[in-house]
Amino acid sequence: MVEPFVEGIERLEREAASELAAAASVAALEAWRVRFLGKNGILTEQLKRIGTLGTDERPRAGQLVNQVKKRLEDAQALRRAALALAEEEARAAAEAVDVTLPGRGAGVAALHPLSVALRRIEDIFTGLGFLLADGPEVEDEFHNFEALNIPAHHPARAMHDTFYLETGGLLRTHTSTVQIRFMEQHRPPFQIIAPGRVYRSDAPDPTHSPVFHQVEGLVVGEEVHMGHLKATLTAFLEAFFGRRLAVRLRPSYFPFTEPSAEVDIGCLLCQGVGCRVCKGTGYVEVLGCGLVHPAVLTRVDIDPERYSGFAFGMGVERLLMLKEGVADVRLFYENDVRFLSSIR
Ligand code: 2NM
Repeated sequence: MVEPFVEGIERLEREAASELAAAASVAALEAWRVRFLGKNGILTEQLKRIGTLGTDERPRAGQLVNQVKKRLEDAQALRRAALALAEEEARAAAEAVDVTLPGRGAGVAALHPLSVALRRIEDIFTGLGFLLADGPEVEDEFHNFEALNIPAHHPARAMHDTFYLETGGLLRTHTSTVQIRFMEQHRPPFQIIAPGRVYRSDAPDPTHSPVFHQVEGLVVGEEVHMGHLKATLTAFLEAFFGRRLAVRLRPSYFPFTEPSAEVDIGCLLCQGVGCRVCKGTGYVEVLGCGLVHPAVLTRVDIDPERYSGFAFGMGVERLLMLKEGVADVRLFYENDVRFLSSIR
């Protein structure tokens, strides 16, 4: 009676061993364990069958089943460790990073050259005691023209220079608008600069962009004169270009200043000898300036008999082009990183 039972158990062990060898994953192994060694597994079934054997046969049968169970459990533990190791190795191989490959590059971010130049200009003027002022880019005719003594039919007001908005406003053509607003709110003495974007309806070319940046300055006090103007601009220009410069004021005309002047500096390329940059003159124009017109002071209720002031305006792109030898203003707006990162 016990012999068929023993044979059955031995067959079962061979079958379990060969299926164990075929289990190719931890998951398959688990299925195998449930099937053969689980609470409702085949071996447990066989243990239960021992009760149907003769009393004297039971110890031997029980011992056999327990030995088989122990061997299968041991084999299973070995197989589980081997499979777990193989799976871990496969996972590690799939995730492997070749640390010997060259890197992709960090792509370090940087400020736009115009932002850097604006900050430098602001730093130089705040170092000279100027305060920063700002105001809206969408303006009205009063702050952009009338208050600056630019009359209704002045060519600067023409459609081809100014972007007029359907709402009746306009895009400021200079940051003098900010200075008018500042003078409406403050009494002299003061010294301010107004950096910012301005707009002019120009066709883009190497020296024109419909949007560009200006820094305008304004100093108002008692007995402010052209000497203060020239000394301030010389200090600024030498700081900005980082060298001693020949600075020359040449008479000019603006509606909002009297007298008015263009400021020239000795050519950076040829130091005054004459070259293509200065067109043989030895000088290049860098900005405009003058003493604030009495009519402008009167418009903002500052007494021109008691106060005088100087003002100046510069194009940031133009200054940076001169400093860095950039031939085309449009490069600042094309965002070609090769150009942008070539400018200090
Ligand atoms: C320039 C040239 C000369 C200027 C005048 C004023 C104000 F508001 F005070 F009247 N602000 N900026 C001025 C004077 C601007 O730019 C070429």
